[in-house]
Amino acid sequence: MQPDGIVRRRTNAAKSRAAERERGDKIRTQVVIVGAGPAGLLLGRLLENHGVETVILERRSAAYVLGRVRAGVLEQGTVELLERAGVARRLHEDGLVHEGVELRFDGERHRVDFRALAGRTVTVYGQTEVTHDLMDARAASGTATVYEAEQVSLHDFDGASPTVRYVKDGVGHEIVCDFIAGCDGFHGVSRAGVPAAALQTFERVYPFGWLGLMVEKPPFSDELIYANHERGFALCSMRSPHRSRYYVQVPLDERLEDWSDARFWDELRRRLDGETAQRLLTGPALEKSIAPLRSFVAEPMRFGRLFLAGDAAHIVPPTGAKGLNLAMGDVGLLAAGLAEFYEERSEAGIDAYSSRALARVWAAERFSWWMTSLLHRLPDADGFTRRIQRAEFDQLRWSQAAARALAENYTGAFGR
Ligand code: FAS
Ligand code: PHB
Repeated sequence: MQPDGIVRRRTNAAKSRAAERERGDKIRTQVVIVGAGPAGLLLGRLLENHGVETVILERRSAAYVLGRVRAGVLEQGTVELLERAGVARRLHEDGLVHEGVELRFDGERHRVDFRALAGRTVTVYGQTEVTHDLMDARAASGTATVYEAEQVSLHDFDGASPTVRYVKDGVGHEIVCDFIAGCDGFHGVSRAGVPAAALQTFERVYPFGWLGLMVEKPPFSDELIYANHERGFALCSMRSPHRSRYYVQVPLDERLEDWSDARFWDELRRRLDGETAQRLLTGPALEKSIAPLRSFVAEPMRFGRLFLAGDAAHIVPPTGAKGLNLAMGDVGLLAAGLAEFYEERSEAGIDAYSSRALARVWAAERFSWWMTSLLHRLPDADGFTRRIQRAEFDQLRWSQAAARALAENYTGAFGR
């Protein structure tokens, strides 16, 4: 019995397949997962809990994957999924439950009360920690993850017996499987391996990016602050009571080397009102990076025996804190469909996966686009656009319905 109480079965067939892998023979497994980010790792965990065997192929090292700083906010549905996966112990110990968020527009403030308006909360717990918890669980169960797998390529996924090839330490390998899950992010090989005629994509690239900085200093506010200021958007977030994360909107062509810590703190202070700026605790950056903003969706999310999940299928601007949560939602649907296939020999779940996932994806795309349009200084904006932004902000203050819609979308009430 494992620490989380889940009993896992290693059938004789699974043991012999593991031995084949050791010998470098043509390998057989049930599901090959490409990518060991949060989507791939959670899918592997959920399938393992149903006795479905997987192999995860990851291009980078585990240390590299853990070194990426990304999302910070988990919807209630994501927390529940991680609980079902048996990996939520640290999340409940260290995660910070938030019941609301503050919006600012040219210094005026408005708090959106998630609990009162939507009866839900969010949890602040870094994507890095989620990935760490999932990696630890997979390592503890001895399930195969091949890190630094090179030249991964997908074959015959339009038939009943797809194969995946890769090179590890100069040795070529081939895995025969039932299904492939493309969880390899926006720049992965899975979506790229689909014939262009079979795929429809939709995209918006925003004319600005987010310069993010992590600092080992306590946050000055108990909740997140999203600020629309004449100089540009700013976000005050956190990872723990001792570690804060901040973002400022920058032009697309901005260079990271032009942003000293001092310049970052000075710009952030300018986008917060005087009283807040004085409470801001600054220090040396633990991490600093610029991320572009894009809305992107690939349809459908299934091609025969290949399924796309997470950033491999869609991207949202981080303004609505949806990227990681969407990836987790995809995986919850895909894992349920695949488990149903193996346990009940029913294809209903996998047949419905793409349409059900896309309904949630487009709801999150709309909300993330709306939050981005509301809160950023749009470079080509005229006076009309700025006044519409102000009117949107004012409506949130006088209309419970408008504020409730934001609370429901931000906490992921849609489609759960
Ligand atoms: P990921 O990209 O996390 O993981 C894909 C994995 O596949 C990677 O480990 C990659 O190395 C691997 N891979 C790629 N190609 C491969 C190949 N050919 N073979 C094998 N493996 C391969 N979301 C938020 O909600 N809030 C945020 O603040 C936020 N900030 C972000 C900042 C940045 C810079 C980026 C890029 C994204 C951010 N996101 C944010 C979104 C992010 O959190 C994603 O939604 C989340 O990482 C999605 O997880 P995955 O789908 O697992 O994709
Ligand atoms: C973060 O803490 O990194 C974060 C929080 C909320 C967002 C985006 C990023 O909308």
